[in-house]
Amino acid sequence: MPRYSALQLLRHGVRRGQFPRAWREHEIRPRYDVVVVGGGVHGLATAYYLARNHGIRDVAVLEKGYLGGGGSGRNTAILRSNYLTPEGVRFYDRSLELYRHLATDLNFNVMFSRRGHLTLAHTDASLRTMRWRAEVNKLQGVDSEVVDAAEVARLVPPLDVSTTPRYPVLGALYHPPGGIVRHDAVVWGYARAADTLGAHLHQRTEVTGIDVEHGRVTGVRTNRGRIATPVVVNSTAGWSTLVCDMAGVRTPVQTFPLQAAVTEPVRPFLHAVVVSGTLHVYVSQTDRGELVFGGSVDPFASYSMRGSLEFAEGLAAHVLELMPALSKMRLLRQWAGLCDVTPDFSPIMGPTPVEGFLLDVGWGTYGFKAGPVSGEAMAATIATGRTPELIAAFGLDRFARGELVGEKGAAAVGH
Ligand code: PYC
Repeated sequence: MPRYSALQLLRHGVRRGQFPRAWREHEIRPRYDVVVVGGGVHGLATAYYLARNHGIRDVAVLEKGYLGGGGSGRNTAILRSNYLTPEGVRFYDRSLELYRHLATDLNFNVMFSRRGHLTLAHTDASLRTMRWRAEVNKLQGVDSEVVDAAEVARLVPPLDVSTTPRYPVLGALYHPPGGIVRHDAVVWGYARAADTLGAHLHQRTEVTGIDVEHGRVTGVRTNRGRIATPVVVNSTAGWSTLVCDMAGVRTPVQTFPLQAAVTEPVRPFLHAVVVSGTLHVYVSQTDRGELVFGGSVDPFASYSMRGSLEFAEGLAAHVLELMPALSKMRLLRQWAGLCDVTPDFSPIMGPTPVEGFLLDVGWGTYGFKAGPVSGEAMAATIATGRTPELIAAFGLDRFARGELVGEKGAAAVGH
């Protein structure tokens, strides 16, 4: 693949040539060293780091739809590492670190934008949780502090911080390193880089079965034929339990839709990411000027990816409580993605009782921001046969041991 550069762009402009496709189509081989199920940011990052960090290139990524068509293309692209548990903070902070350098690493502009991230506190109880998070963050070397309402008003002028609203703003957890990124570009950048390093990316390739013999994986069956392999990684979201079922592995995961919406573009006025857990709203402004909003997960387990009027109405009411000046903004579209929620709101990563069948699932509403570090950690697990320290707390066996990693307190999203 040619490197993208200003010179390349100029050459193409002068020659009026077509840019080569960002990744290639391949015939499916009958065997791969590693098969990754799921062509979102997690699966593609795993393929990329397998090749780049460990020289493992005989890798297939199988995607039943199109690359990035699941959670990776449906999230609100917020990045942060201000979690509640030390394990969570360390893990998401490594992801943020990888995101910071991703454009250079992948030679692809992923439009990472450090904005500052504010989680508003409207009650004494949430202020207490913010203080707790700030202390855990600082102990892990992550920049977070609790600020008062006056500072919130300075950082985000359009917010109503008066005492008039139903839930006045008392303060916020301020996390300066937080920000946003262009989610499609992250998927395309990883796909292009993984393809360049030798991985095969197979779209419209649905896994219909996983073959297990004598307790170990031997292959996957797909709508395009069987593939023999000793290693299968489940990097799916929404369908993770169904893929686990194929290997006979049970996980304590429930799937909930999470809706989001985007407005028409307006001039830049919102320079931070703002979250209100109490009002079930989070919002940021893209580089194009659109406001991207999300709310709480739908209150029932489902595989639906449709938007609802009920969500749009609730969202509008809550947004106007926070920023009354937005009353004339128009929503352009809304959608939903699927969140696989675990009992402790932490992911499930690493080996399973079936040898060669690995998990990178259970991301709830935190999946996109964890893409790079998950790929890096899963690649290391496969290449070395050992679970890296950074993900040791997220093993499937923690549920049997009762050693949960309670991360619900760091959710931006109401549940
Ligand atoms: O955890 O920051 C978050 C988040 C925002 C939207 C979904 N999750």
